[in-house]
This record gives sequence, C-alpha cells and structure tokens, in this order.
Amino acid sequence: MKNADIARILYDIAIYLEMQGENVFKIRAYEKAAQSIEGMTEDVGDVYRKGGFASLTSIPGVGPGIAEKIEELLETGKLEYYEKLKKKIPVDLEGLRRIEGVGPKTILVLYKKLKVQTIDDLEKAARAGKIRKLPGFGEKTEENILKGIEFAKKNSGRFVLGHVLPLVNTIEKRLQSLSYVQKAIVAGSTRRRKETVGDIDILVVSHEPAKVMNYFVSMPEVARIYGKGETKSTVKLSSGIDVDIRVVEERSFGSALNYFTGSKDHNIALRRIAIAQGLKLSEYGLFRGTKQVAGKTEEDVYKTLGLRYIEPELRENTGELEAARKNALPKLIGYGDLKGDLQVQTSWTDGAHTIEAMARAAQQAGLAYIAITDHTKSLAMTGGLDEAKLAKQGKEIDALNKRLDGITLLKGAEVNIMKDGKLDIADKAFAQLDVTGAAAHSHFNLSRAEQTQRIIAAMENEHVDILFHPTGRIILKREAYDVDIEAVIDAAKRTGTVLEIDAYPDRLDLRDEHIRLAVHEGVKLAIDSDAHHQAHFAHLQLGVAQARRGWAEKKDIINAWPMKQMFKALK
Ligand code: DGT
Ligand code: CA
Ligand code: CA
Ligand code: ZN
Repeated sequence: MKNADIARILYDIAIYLEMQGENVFKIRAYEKAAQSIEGMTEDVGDVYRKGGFASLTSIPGVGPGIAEKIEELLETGKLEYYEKLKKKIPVDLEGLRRIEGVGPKTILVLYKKLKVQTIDDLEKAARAGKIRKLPGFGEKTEENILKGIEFAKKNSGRFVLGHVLPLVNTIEKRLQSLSYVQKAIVAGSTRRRKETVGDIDILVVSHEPAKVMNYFVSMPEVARIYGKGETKSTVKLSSGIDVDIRVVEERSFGSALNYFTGSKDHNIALRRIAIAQGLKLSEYGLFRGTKQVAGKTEEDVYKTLGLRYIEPELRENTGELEAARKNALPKLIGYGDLKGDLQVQTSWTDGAHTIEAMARAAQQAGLAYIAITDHTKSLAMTGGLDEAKLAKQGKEIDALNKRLDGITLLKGAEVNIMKDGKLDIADKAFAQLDVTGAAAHSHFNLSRAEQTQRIIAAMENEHVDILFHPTGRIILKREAYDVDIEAVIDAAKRTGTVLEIDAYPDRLDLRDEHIRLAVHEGVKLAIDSDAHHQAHFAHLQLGVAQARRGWAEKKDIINAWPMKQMFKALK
C-alpha cells in the first residue's frame, strides 16, 4: 500500500467522522496524519518494516490510535474501521467531494433523504428539483450544485500539474538512465508548466527504438497499453493519466521537441512565420525546399527564423513571438531565484510540523528567510491563533532566531478577512508582526461588487502587506470567487499591497494571465509555498513556473530579493 492510498483513506475517514458530527479535534487528527503521510518522501511501508509500530508514531501528526490503523492497513491491506464507515454511508465520496459546495454534511443529507450515492444521482436529483425542497437547501443551493457538476465535467480528464509532476520526473529520469537512450525529455503542456495537463508527451532519441518501446510499456505504473508501435506508444498509468512516447531522429530532435511542446497555437503561428520566409517548419525540421536548414536543437529553429529563444512557459501565442522578434522578451525569474517564503503554517495551527522543523526544511530548500503565518482566530477549524497566542508564538520565534543559524524567521500571520472586509484580530496585535498576509476563507458567494469591495477594504488596511491566494480558486474543484481582479490589481498598486502567487499545487493563485496584468501594472508579487508540511517547500517551484507563465521577472517578486530589500516593499 502506497503513501497516497493510506493518506486517501485517512482523509476519507475524516470526512465520515465529520458526517457523523464527531468533534473537530478528532477530525483534524485524521487530516493532519493524512497530510503528513502524503508529504513523506519515504514509503510508510518501508518505515514500518524497518522500525515497527514505534516508527509509525514518530511520524509527525500520527498518534498511537492512527498508527494502529496504519499498521492494520500495511499488514492486511484493509482497515475494518474504514470498511464499517463505508458500509454505513455507501456513497462515492471521491466523486461527490469533487463537487464544489457539496461537503460532508450535505453528502449525508442527500444520501439519507434522496438516496444520492454518485454524481449521476446528484445531477438527476438536482434536475428534478428535489434538492431545493430539502430543509435548509433552497433553489440557490440546487443551482450551485448543478454549476459545480458542470465545472467538474468540463475539467474531467485533466490533472493538476503538481500532482503528476513528481511521477513524470521519475519516468523521465528513468528513461534518461537507459544505456540505449541518448535523450529523453517531457514535452507538451507539462513542459510549458500549464496548471493542468491532459496527457503527458515524452520524446526520446535512441538508435534502438524497439527496446525503448518494450521498456516503456512494461514500466510498473502502466495500467493499460492503448497502442505499441515501432517508434510510438501510448499507455494509461494506474494514476489515470495517459502517456505518449515517441522516438525521433537526432537531427530532428529540436523541431520535434518544439512541435510536441506546443502550444498548438504557438506552433501554428511559428509555422506561419516560417512560411513568410519561404521556409517550411514541421516536427521533422525547418526546410528550404528539401534541404534541412535547422531542427537539431530548438535554439537553432528559433534563431534561423530570426527569433530569440522562447522559454516553454511562454509558448501560448499571447505575444511571445512578436517579443522574440523585437528582442523584448522578459528576463524571466529563475527556478533558483527565491530567497524567502512568506507563507508557512506550523503545528500551532493546521500545519504538520513545529516552527523549528519548518525552519530547517526551508533552509534545506535553499531559503534564507521564512515568515511563520499561522491562521488567526476566526478560522476555528484550524485552531486559529488569537492575540495572546500570537504574542506567545512571537516569543518562541525570537528564541529560535537566537539559536538558528543560516535562516531567519519572520513573525507573521495569515489573517482572516471577515465578510465586511475587516480583519479578525485587533489592531494592537499587528505591532509585533514583521509581515501580515490577509486572506478570505469564507463568504465566497457574495456578489461581484460586494466581494471586490470586501477584498479591497482588507487591502486598504495599513497592516496588510500581502493578499494571500487572491481569488480563492481550487484548481479542478472550485472556481475563483467572483471578484473584479482588475480592480484588485489597481487597489494593490494604489495601496502598495503585494499580491501572492500561492504555489500550493491546486491553488496557483494568482493565475498566469492575472500575474501578467499585475506585472504590467508594476504591482509587486510574492511566490509563497503555503507550506503545511516540510515537503511542501518543493511547491515553490510550481509557483515560479506560474510566475514565469505570467512573464514575471526577479524585480517583480519580492521574495526573490534579499530580506532587507524585501522589507522595503512591505507597508
Ligand atoms: P494537454 O495534453 O491537453 O494538456 O495539452 P498539450 O499541449 O500537451 O497537447 P497535446 O498532448 O494534445 O499535444 C502535444 C503537443 O503537440 C501540443 O502542445 C502541440 C502539438 N500538437 C498537437 N496537435 C497539434 C495540431 O493539430 N497542430 C499543431 N500545430 N500542433 C499540434
Ligand atoms: Ca499533452
Ligand atoms: Ca498527447
Ligand atoms: Zn489560506
């Protein structure tokens, strides 16, 4: 049993417990354990085989009770407790959870009153007008549920980049290590670091394509082989995603990589540029008549067409070709450029580790400073901090800063924005904070005007340095709340508020086009991990990718700067 499977079962248990109205601490315990196991790099099974039961309880967030359940899962592949919960409420949790606005309590009511078990049942019930008749539901809820179903359907078959990337990187490395493979690289939307990917496209250079095909279709992750050819194969992995592989000639590698990286719109525009110069561009090369004039590398394709090299993240045909022609491409922020992280949660609230443990992980990830930004009191579910606890945490941070070398901890908070735009902690509490982020975590259904006004009111607060996850979207799950993002960007400029690019895999909030708008307006941005676990500092790379897709440079990203300089960008 893999870490991800164990984590999913623990998350499911938390949901069943919430349905049954169990107390929040018990629910949170399962969620924390799930999160912790999800973030582990070692296999929990290995940990257990080496260190036994005691080693399970030493996993952060895993107490003896949950350790027993993990042990049962590892020993028997099943968990009696979980099976009982499932039998009691036999619904397709995985599916129903994906529908925005359908939480545990709703799932329970819908099952009890309408026998809803699947998304199909849910859609039928909503279309038949049955949901509006339930006490506490109403027409609006029914409408929202239908919207949620539509959103889920529209996005079905796509995967969150950050969820597939670790496996993709593993497969890429594995192929590269084969003696009969000269080159192996992942192309397509993955290489462009698009926030979601439909399928994975891999290009290989090899003199023994048959061996590559054999190797590829027999990888342990392959669940199904759609097709296996001499130089081309397609499979489905057990995680549900499809992977295409192609072996190409060395002399065509650049043009093939260019073609299969896309985007399709970029390719079409690039081909037009070639035609205008009397050339022909295809996946096989750049040709004048029958003579190949470029195509071994991507660089020589662009160069021969009179263009600067265009980074994959920019290839969406949104002005990058013209900029490449005029030598006006942005000098994109680099993957190694971040020096700090301004949103980190700890075990003071809903994070898995202590402040010190998070500090050490951040240092390992190459950072020089991090802000500890636990939630504040109105987010009761997370055990949000009140003014007194914030002050106490501040003392711990002072003490740690004296002790720790090579990393500086900043005092911060992720302050909750109330319905009217006010913050949930008293003004005097801000005096001790180095950096304050504000974020909305509820009231997502306000009208556009009200939502915009509310967010801007928070930005106008002199204490708010950064607007965290500015639009609240959860990729493939929840649309952004309805907010006038242009007005928010204007307000950021006027008030000197920094906008966050939250790098959490399913947030990536701001999104690329809004980053580009903010950059254009001269608004400053911060790329934060929103880490709740030591492993989450790795997410920063996804944030950098998103920033690059938004044409951001180092000068736009305040935590790519040394700490002193970063401070000057705060209010
Ligand atoms: P995805 O998989 O939906 O996330 O997006 P991509 O961009 O990976 O698209 P995919 O897998 O269908 O194809 C990979 C690349 O191949 C795509 O980015 C550009 C290229 N390509 C595919 N179909 C066409 C086409 O009809 N015309 C041109 N010019 N290029 C294409
Ligand atoms: Ca693809
Ligand atoms: Ca494909
Ligand atoms: Zn938050």
